[in-house]
Amino acid sequence: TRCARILLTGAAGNLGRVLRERLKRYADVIRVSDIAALDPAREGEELAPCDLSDAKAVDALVRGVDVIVHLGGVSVERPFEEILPANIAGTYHIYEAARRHGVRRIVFASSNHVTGFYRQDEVIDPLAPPRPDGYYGVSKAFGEQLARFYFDRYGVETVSIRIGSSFPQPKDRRMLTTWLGYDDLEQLVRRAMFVPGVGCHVVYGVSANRDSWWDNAAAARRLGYVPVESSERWREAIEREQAPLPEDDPVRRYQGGGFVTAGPFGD
Ligand code: NAI
Ligand code: 15L
Repeated sequence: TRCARILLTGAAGNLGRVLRERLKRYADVIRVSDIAALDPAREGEELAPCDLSDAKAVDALVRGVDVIVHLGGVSVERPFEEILPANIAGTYHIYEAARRHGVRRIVFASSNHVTGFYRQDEVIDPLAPPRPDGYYGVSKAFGEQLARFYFDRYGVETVSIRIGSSFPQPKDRRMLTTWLGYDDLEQLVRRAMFVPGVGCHVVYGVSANRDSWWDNAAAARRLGYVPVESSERWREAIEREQAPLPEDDPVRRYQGGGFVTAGPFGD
């Protein structure tokens, strides 16, 4: 399946650079945007530098696209004053522009930190109430609710992908459970763009790892998402090189890991 034009925000970031390459084949043109410097445009690409906190600029950015893959924003826990313009106002600007210009679907890079304060001995599904582990997680919960509102009110469809840990390989014991490989990321984004009639949908973005804190079965099935990667081949090295944290350490207790102890800022 293909479409005419995809907008990719956050295209200069880690996942943006991965998806910039991989999403090309699904569109005639991919419009790549970031506030940070972008590599020069190649065939089939349009460069569109933009600050997501600028409503007018975002309106122009969105004009003429079929699908938005929205990765742009602050991607770690930071003071609220930094999260607000990029993630909260920025995502609102994307939805407003999408409504105005009749964009049919948004794929929203949400995060496992929407539910980071569930414990690692709990298994939750995407319908469990949010328990954000910081301002960053709160901003992603906001994005998911904005998606809900724009679907109910205006029919703009969204798949929110609560990405676990998407890196070339898992970096620590926690990521053995939360890891999302890049092939699985691409599969999930492709399905999120093209599976018909999804409405407003939330799914965890995670590979077929040995252990999981997320009952993703129904949400994945709805998209036809079948992960094919696994963190297992890194387990031996990680467990040998990294001692387990004490059981009562919050970083080990909660699904959000290190994010649950970030801050407070500015005291
Ligand atoms: P990243 O930090 O490498 O990329 C985010 C990009 O957004 C950066 O290039 C940055 O310049 C851009 N950006 C920040 N503020 C902006 C603004 N005001 N206007 C325009 N662009 C702005 O993060 P990464 O790892 O590539 O993640 C991509 C998305 O996926 C983010 O939304 C992140 O929250 C989400 N995510 C990523 C996970 C991962 O494991 N990599 C896990 C969960 C969620
Ligand atoms: C995220 O939401 C972050 O964007 C990413 O940098 C990772 O830290 C990831 O979550 C994680 O939970 O490992």
